[in-house]
Amino acid sequence: GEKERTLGIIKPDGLSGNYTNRIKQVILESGFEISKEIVIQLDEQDAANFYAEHSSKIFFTDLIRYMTSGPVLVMILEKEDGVAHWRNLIGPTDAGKAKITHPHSIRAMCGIDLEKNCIHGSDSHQSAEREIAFFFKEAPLDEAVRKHDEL
Ligand code: YYY
Ligand code: MG
Repeated sequence: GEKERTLGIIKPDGLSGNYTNRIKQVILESGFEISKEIVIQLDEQDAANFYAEHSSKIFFTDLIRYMTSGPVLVMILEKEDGVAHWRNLIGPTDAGKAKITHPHSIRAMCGIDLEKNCIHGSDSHQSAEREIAFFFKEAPLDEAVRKHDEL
């Protein structure tokens, strides 16, 4: 079948806690291809834009502080039905609960609690494409065509 792209982010404590190799091993063993990756330090504006849907939540300020507390590793992951498979693999949002209910999930492996859950996964196909464009700033199709025509 056709592959579907999704976005994964190893959050600051996952990266600083040296979980990257173990996480990548799980990703590859689960049949995903890591097609692009970058390490970046988000500033407050970046993190607020990325999590704009949560801007009115009480946890927003803490979330932005956490996501800007160190560099993150952003990956484009590809697999058939990739969005759903990746959400399954990372486990529930609350890493503390994941340790009990989903002990083999990535959040159970490297997360701590509801806030510090060490990894991100896009929640839908549409979110995945938006989030990939956010980090990898792909030229819109018409711009790509225009550039091609100028050559
Ligand atoms: O998609 P997912 O990351 O599983 O959860 P979201 O509901 O989108 O929340 C984004 C992010 O915010 C979550 O990974 C941790 C944090 N958070 C929090 O600190 N407290 C909450 N009650 C809910 C979410
Ligand atoms: Mg979410």
